[in-house]
Amino acid sequence: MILTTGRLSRVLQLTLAVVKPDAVAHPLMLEALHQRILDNNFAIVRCRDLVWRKQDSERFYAEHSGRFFFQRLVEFMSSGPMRAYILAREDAISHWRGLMGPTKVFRARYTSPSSIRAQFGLTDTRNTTHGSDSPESAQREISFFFPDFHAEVWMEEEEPLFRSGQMHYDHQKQIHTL
Ligand code: 3AN
Repeated sequence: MILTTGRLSRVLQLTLAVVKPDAVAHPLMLEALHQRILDNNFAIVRCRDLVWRKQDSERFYAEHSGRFFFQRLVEFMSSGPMRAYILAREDAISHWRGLMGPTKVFRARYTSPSSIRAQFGLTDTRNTTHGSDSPESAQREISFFFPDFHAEVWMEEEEPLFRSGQMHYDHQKQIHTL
């Protein structure tokens, strides 16, 4: 029997993280958020800057279409550049959501003062970042922002190499590569 000692590393999980237009508008805030991602041991698998048309915003947030803040949200998310990331880590989904803090900025300031939304958020709509809330939404949202990315292929071919630390951070491209 082969015995292993120490902690076995767990499979990396992918999540979709977005820096919203309110934060991208401030280069120092964007830089601080990028650094927060690196400091929290996420691997940056993909990163792209983009601007949404109103239709993209409506499609992405269709589940909120009946809510009182829907129009405000749709206008805001298509109001300027954003940055989308595919992040990899153990428990990436819950870890990123924990770093963001609660949706409502004033609640975040009260209950999680060191969270991203507490530190940088402006209002409940202009709350700095987005993060997938389940593996199913991560899959859907990654495809929405990165249609050319194949999560199954990445998990099969690259995840084991990333997990064993064979990636490095490319300062030029601002992502991790093998
Ligand atoms: P989260 O982004 O924390 O998962 P959701 O999915 O409930 O929160 O809401 C999606 C987005 O809708 C939020 N990030 C925020 O921009 C906006 N939003 C949610 N609740 C409110 C609210 N009560 N008032 C204004 N905007 C809101």
